[in-house]
Amino acid sequence: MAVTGRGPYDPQNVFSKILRGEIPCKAIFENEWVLAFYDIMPKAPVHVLIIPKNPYVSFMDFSQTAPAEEIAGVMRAAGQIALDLGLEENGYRLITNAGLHSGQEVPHFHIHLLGGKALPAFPA
Ligand code: IU
Repeated sequence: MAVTGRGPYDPQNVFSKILRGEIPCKAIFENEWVLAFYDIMPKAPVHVLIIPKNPYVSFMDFSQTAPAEEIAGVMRAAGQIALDLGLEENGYRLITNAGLHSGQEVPHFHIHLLGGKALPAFPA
């Protein structure tokens, strides 16, 4: 079920469990700000999820309440991961679904990193 975007953080959401090590993931990057791991239902040859270690429900929550240093840390990590995966030359796409109309399903802010092929035209 899609989430509404703000509201109280649910510590039982699946990404929170991954951060606590209660559920395994295929991690590819970790630093003080983020954990990044492969999506279990990849929509492209490369499909990585980048999540902050701190509890934010959605992009709205993250962008409006996280300290500037943390926002920079998360965005810098996203770029570093794209570089590490060799995606710079052919390009890639970053997406974050926020709230009900976006279809966001997991109520812990995450950035999708998609690449590895020519992606379809951006959806309406
Ligand atoms: P969304 O933006 O909230 O719709 O994206 C959630 C993503 O999390 C989606 O692409 C799922 O395939 C992915 N995912 C996952 O990688 N591991 C899980 O245990 C679950 C969802 I639940």
